[in-house]
Amino acid sequence: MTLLKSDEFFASIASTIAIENRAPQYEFPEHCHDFYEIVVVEHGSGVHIFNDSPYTLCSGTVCFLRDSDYHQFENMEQIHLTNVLYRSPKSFRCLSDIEPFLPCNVQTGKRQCHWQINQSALKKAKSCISELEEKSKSTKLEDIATNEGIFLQLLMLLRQSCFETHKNDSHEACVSALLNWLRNNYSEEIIWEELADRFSLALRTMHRQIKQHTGMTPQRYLNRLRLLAARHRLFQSDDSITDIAYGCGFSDSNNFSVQFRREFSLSPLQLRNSAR
Ligand code: RM4
Ligand code: NI
Repeated sequence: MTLLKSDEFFASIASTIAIENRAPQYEFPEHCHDFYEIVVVEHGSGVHIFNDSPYTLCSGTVCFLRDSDYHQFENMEQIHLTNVLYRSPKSFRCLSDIEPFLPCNVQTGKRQCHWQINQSALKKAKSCISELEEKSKSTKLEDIATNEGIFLQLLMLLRQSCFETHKNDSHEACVSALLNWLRNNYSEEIIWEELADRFSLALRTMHRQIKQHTGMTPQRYLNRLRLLAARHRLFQSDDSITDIAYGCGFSDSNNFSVQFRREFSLSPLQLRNSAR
C-alpha cells in the first residue's frame, strides 16, 4: 500500500498544517499517510472506502483520519473536497493536544469517523479553510500561531455542527438514519416500502433523498454496498463465491456474478485469482 509522506505536502519542517484542495478529487487508490487528515466534501458524490468499509460521500461529509488509517476513493462523480492535513494531535507549535476533540474511542475500535454537517456549517468551514490556506506556506511563528488558532476554530465548528445537523431538518435526520442503517444491514432482504415506513419517510421522498445524498437510486446504492462488501470478502476470506453472494444479500449467485462483472469488469473468480 502506498504511504504518503508529510514532506510531500507540508511547505516546510516548521509547518504544522497543510491544505490540499482537490477540485475534483479523482479516484485514488488505497493509501495511508504518516500524517493526520480531515477531509471536507464540498459537493459531488462518490464512495470512500475507509479501513475497508464503504461510505457514500456527499456535500457536507467530513472524515477524520489518523495516521494508522488507510483509505481510497472510488466512483467519484464531480467531487470537490479539501484535505486539511496536520502531523499529529500533539505536533502543533502552539496547541498542546487536540486528541480530546477527535472522534473518540480508538481503544474500543468504535469510532464514528464520518460526520455530516449542514450547508451553513459547511460554508463557515470553507471560509476557515481559505484563511488557513493563505498562511499555510509561511514559516513565521506568528503565521503558524494564527493558523493553529483557525484550525482549532475549524475543529470546534465541525464538532458542534456534527451534533446539530439534524435539529431543524427532520427529513435529513431520517435519511441519515436510513443510510446508516443500510450501511450496516445491506445483506438483509430489503423491502423499500417497509424501510421508508420504518424511517418515517414517504416512498417517493425516500427515493429522491437517497438519490440526492448518494447520486444513485436506492436499489443501485444497495447493490453497490453489497458488491463492495462481496469484493472485500473475496480478497480477505476463503469463503466460496456462493457463500459470499448469499452472505452479502444476493439471492442468486449467477445474478451476483453478472452484477459483479458489470461493476468491476472482472468476474468474482478472476478477482480472487488476481489477489493471490
Ligand atoms: C490525495 C487524496 C488523499 C490525500 C492526499 C493528500 O489526492 O486526497 O486522500 O491523502 O491527496
Ligand atoms: Ni488520504
